[in-house]
Amino acid sequence: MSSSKVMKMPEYKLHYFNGRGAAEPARILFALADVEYEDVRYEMEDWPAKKPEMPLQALPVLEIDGKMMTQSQAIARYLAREYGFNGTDNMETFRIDEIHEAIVELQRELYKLHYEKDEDKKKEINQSLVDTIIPKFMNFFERRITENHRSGGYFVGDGITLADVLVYNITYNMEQKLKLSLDKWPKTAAVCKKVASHPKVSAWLKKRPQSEF
Ligand SMILES: N[C@@H](CCC(=O)N[C@@H](CS)C(=O)NCC(=O)O)C(=O)O
Repeated sequence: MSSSKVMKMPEYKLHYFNGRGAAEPARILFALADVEYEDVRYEMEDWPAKKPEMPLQALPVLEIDGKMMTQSQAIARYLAREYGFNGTDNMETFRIDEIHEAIVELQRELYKLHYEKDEDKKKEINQSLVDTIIPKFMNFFERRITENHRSGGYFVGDGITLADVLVYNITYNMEQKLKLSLDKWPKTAAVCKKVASHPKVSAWLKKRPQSEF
């Protein structure tokens, strides 16, 4: 029996501040999937008035046909599942989740530097990031790409998944903020280059607003 039901593309609005921040993986996934959405950006001075309207009084929020959905990692996973960037079997999804959780851990360490006000403590945190924490995660990323024997040099399978997007995104931020060089991690550098040069992503990167964070 054929169904006459026509699937309508959801109406998406991504609410966030005027920065890449915790919303950028979702924006890159929208670009990769070539899916339209409204990129709603709040200026800090307008935020106090908007804050009470958000389910957890925080951003990002992905509005899907009027439903206000929160949590940046859940949003990224939802879009990755919806548009085919979350692996093709349980093991592939496990591998993507493993990278995802590692990124959440690394991001938590980077926030420590961002939020520290004391200059001496900031220097200490920076040193430990550069000497120990960042290499630990970057070595892990490099190893995981090496272990994937499928062609293409991606984290999982033979194409871009959420894992590649997240590593590209955090690496870009570390290059910008910490002047991180990727020389020691050529496979990770190559993944980042592939994500950035994907035609849909590169079009987004060219047009996205320049922002501090
Ligand atoms: N676990 C949440 C954290 C959300 C969050 O703390 N968002 C920050 C911006 S990245 C925010 O809305 N800050 C403004 C505020 O709390 O008033 C997520 O990942 O989405």
